[in-house]
Amino acid sequence: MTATDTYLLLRAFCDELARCGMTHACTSPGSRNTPLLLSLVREPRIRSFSHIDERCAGFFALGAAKASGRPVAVTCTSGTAVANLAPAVIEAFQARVPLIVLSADRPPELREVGAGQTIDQVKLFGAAVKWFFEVGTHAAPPDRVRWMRQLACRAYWTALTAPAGPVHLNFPLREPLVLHEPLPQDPAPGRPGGRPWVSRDPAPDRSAGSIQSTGGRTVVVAGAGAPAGLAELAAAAGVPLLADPLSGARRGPAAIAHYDLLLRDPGFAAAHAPEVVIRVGVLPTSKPLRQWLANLPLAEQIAVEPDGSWHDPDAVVSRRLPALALPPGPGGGWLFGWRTADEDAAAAIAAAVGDQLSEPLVAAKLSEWLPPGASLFVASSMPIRDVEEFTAASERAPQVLSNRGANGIDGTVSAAFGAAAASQGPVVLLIGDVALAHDIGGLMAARRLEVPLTIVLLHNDGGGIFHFLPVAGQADAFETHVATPHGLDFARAAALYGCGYERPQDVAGLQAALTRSLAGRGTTIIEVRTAREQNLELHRRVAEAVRRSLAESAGEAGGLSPRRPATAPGA
Ligand SMILES: Cc1ncc(C[n+]2csc(CCOP(=O)(O)OP(=O)(O)O)c2C)c(N)n1
Ligand SMILES: [Mg+2]
Repeated sequence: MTATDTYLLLRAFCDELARCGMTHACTSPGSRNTPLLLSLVREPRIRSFSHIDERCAGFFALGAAKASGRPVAVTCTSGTAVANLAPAVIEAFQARVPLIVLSADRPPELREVGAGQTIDQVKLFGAAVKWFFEVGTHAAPPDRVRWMRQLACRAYWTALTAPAGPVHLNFPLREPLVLHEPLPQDPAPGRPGGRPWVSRDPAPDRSAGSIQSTGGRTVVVAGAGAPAGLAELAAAAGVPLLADPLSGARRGPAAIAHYDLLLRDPGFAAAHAPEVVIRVGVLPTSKPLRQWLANLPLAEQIAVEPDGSWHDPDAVVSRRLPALALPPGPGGGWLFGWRTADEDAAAAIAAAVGDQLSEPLVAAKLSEWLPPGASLFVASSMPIRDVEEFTAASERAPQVLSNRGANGIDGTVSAAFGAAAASQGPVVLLIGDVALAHDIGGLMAARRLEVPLTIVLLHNDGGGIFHFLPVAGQADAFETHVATPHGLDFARAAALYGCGYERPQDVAGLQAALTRSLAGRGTTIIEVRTAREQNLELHRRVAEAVRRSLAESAGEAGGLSPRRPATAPGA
């Protein structure tokens, strides 16, 4: 294995990644990965983004793959550099995002003998990758170059084939790591016409499945991974559609946007118990929804999870279907009851939230304000919950992305930058202060990579979510060890990383700052200050307002039946 062999093989490898359709890759600096890095950077069809921190590189690649739906490669040097990719690899595995990790390693004779920067990288990510392969060291005769082409295609298609996920190829590389002579002609050129060595036919269309249901009181619950057209299908069937914003299906006349607040009301939850639940894609985050689904002993629960995942923590699903078709609903009354309650909830929420800047208001307004083609990347913790709770159903809703495979608050800034790098339209990140502090180094992408991003920061100086949990009562440790206030001045972080910074004082100011940032080409942090205790109180007031509005409706109508014929029944 000479340097010429290494570079011939890796040039063919990267050529095949590009032929399969790869457009984005991430690099991190190092010595051992020099051949991998140079081969990727010199492949003109793949845009390589340089990152100092491998953890950021991994999450950036994850975000780019999430936004584009295509595998993204990430390469790094040997040692702990590879271990820093673990959080992104785990998230990719659980959220089914295609990633291709290309780690550099010492060759076998330099392992376990005290050579520097050497750790055991074999199967480092354990069961969190779809495929691990130890590439080995090779000369580059034509048959071996052909094998390398096949290997690249196999990595690409393995990452992409449902369920999508990460693959890890470990490359032992020998010195010399740099080639000073020109690279000779390819001993085994690729197939004519730019075709990959191995192409893959599209997966068969499985949309022909059907459900022979009684057509009773059916609801559809949808999360990330729901097929396009679900909203239309639910509307045509007259079936209430409880879709979180990650599903892309919170729209149309069947959408019930505020199920999280409606189902907190025990009377509403009991009166609206369905006979059939069709669960499509990933289960939404909402706890009231999850608890309701877990306690419907008389309902048949059917899961439609085309990628073969199992989202059923309460073991209530009795049937699994590869594809979706909905039975007609039981006439207008069932959907109408849900719709009326949802409209009442929306009015109660609007009145209780008011027009002062608050976390719920920002979550609700962002989807409303973003231009067509924009994407909203939402951090874990309260941002994702508020977006689920308060976002109205809309035909103009932006694409919503989030790291919900493992629900981490790590890597969020980097993932949003990656999504921005691979998106046609602008990307807005909604994030809390602790999550921003966690991945503050991700801001480096603003200056080094010139990827534009608008960051809306909800700064309540700590983890506001923990005020909603029983641990909030443990006064001896709560503030310091759970809420973790830090007092960071993010204006200084913005200055350090070359980002714009704004701190609007009211809703109009926030909208104006957002508009300015979206019109520019840079990265701006738009900080909204809130207080954790007040945020808890506001959420409680909203839930109480919805509960009261439901009680009033029930009182007026004497039960379940619709109280006003405003919206046409049967819609
Ligand atoms: C990597 C990781 N570490 C810890 C947690 C636990 N955790 C969940 S939410 C949260 C606090 C987040 O605070 P912030 O981003 O400010 O959002 P807020 O709760 O204030 O809305 C923490 C530490 C996690 N989800 N992921
Ligand atoms: Mg916070």
